[in-house]
This record gives sequence, structure tokens and C-alpha cells, in this order.
Amino acid sequence: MQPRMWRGVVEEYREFLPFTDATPVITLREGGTPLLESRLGTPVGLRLLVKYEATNPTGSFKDRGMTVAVSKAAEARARGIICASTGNTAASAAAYAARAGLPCALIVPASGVALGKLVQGIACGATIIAVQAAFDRALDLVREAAPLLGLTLVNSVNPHRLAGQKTAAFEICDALGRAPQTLAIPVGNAGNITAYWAGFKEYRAAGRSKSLPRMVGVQAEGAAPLVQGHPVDEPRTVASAIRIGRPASWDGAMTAVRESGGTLLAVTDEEILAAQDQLAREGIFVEPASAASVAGVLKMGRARQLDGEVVCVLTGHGLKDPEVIQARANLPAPIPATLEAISERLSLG
Ligand code: AN7
Repeated sequence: MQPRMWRGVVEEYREFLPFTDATPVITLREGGTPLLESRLGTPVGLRLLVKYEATNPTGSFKDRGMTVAVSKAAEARARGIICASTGNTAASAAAYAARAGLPCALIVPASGVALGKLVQGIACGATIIAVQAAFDRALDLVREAAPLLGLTLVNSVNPHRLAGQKTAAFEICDALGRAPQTLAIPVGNAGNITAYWAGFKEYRAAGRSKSLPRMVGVQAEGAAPLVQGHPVDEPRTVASAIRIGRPASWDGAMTAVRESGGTLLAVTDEEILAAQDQLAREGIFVEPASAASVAGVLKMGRARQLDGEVVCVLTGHGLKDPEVIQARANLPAPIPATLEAISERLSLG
């Protein structure tokens, strides 16, 4: 038998990416993530599939863009990379910088970044700088600082990030043999929805899929600038990854929704946490930001605003944010290590 191994998004989709023979491929063999059937669509009459991006090397979709951005930085002989982040971009940048042997600086909000994301940066040897501000200010800062410091900015304002992230749309089309009817996705800085839409269009133009999906972008109610039509100064939501008030790819998100005949909607923190629980009860553990896409689809399904087949993007792993689960469920108190004590604990009633 021919040996076969997933090669990572650059080698799998090289013809769609800005690589030449001179570009080193900095990869952790990201991508190739599962498309899973979920039971949650049934009660609202939907066929619900989820693209489980948590199985990427650092546990989020960010790795797809980071492999491209860091490869291009290495090609350009960058001194190092820098980003602002609500957590997942930071974890991914740290891992790919380590892979490339490049220094990495992470500027993060002093409060609200999930612990599981910060420790990834520490473990990979990045320099972490916590600033007394929210994400939007941190992004302004790194956009100014990067050229002054001679560092490559790897936030999604770097077009190589979006080029890599569009490979998720390719994978969905490859798995289904066509584009889905509807694609639902959580929206923070709006890079991912922009990248998916570009991916679906490019794949159709290349003759690799025949249709385009309707794009549904979901924001958290307290951090929903695109839904409200204006920036939000103090974004608030339990979904810390998408606690963003001034999305950098604002126009990209609006274009995706308009061109695809889609929509934007907001969901409450309660709806987000309920969707996170429901997904976990079928074995799919995601962080709150990811559950927003499912919460939005279930909301639209109940209101009979959606039918047919929907693919929800589940952007990041639940393991990164244990505090959010712990806040709602106590860990069990220890009992004596005896058969009797265990039987007693397991007996219902
Ligand atoms: C799990 O890591 O912005 O709309 O700095 O971590 O492309 O911003 C994370 C965003 C969705 C939103 N789900 O994607 C960061 C950061 C998860 C995320 C989003 C993020 P974009």
C-alpha cells in the first residue's frame, strides 16, 4: 500500500496559495479536520454538520492561516513575528514561530484571555505582554509597532493569514462533493468569514465545486458591532475569543453576507453556553466562541428562518477555557477508594 499522510494545508492546496519553490513550508500538518454530523439539527428540521477545527495542532482554526503567514515571514527572512490576540492567534503564532525558529511577541488583553491559550504561548517560548486594554486597542498597537520593530505582523490583517484560512472552505467542498447550502460561523475580527467566502468563490471559479453557500455570521450580543452597524466600545461576552468591538475585516464580512444572500445575527451568552453544553453532550467539546455558530443556527431554525443543510464552523477547543465550565459545575468531592463507596455514588436516587 502507498504510504498516505495528511500533508498540511500548504501541500494539500498549494496551487491556491502564494508559494514558490523558494518558500520554506513551516507546518505542523494542520487542517484535515473532521466534518461531523450533529444530532442538534433534528428538532428544528435541519441537517446539521460541524467542521471541528479543534483538532488542529494548537486547537483552533488559526493554524491554517499561521502556517502560510509564518512560511512567508521565513521566506522574507523576518527578524520575528508579532500579534495582538484574544488567545487563539497567540497560541498559534507561538507554535509556528517555534517551528520556524523565530522570536515571537504576543500582545494580549490583561484580563479575559483563557488560561489554556496563554500557557500555549508560554510553553512555546513566546514573549507575552499583557496590556491594560481590550483586544481592539492591542491590535492598534501592534499595527503601529510591527514596522517600527521590524517584526512581521501575523494578525488577520496580514493577507497570508486569510489565504491559509480559506482552505477550510476547500475541505468542506471536498468532503461533501459540493458547497453546503448554508455555512454558519462565529465572527470576531471577521477574518475567518472573509476567508471562507473567498475560498468558496475561488473553488467554484476553479471548477472544484458548483455552488456557493449562504453565509451566516454569528456574534455575541454584547460584542455585536456588525449586527448593530457600529463599533462597540466595551464589548462584553463570556465568549472571550470574540470579545471584539471593531472588527478589522468589517467590509469583508459585510461583503460575504451581501453577496451570498446570507445574514448576521447575535446570540446571548445563555444561548452560547447552552449550545456549548449540547455539543459536549454528543462528544464535541468546543469553547464558547465556537458554540456561537450553533446557537445562531438553532435560533434561526426555531424561527423557521433556515432549512436544509447547514455546516457550522466550530473554531476552537473547549479544553482551552476550563474556567467557563468550572464556573457552572463543581468538580466532585473525593470519596473513599472502596467498591462500596463507588456503588453508593453511582446508585441513582
Ligand atoms: C475560537 O485569537 O481574534 O472573526 O486573537 O479564537 O476571524 O476573528 C480569535 C478569534 C472565532 C473569530 N472563534 O474569528 C484571536 C482572535 C474562535 C476564535 C473567532 C476567534 P475572526
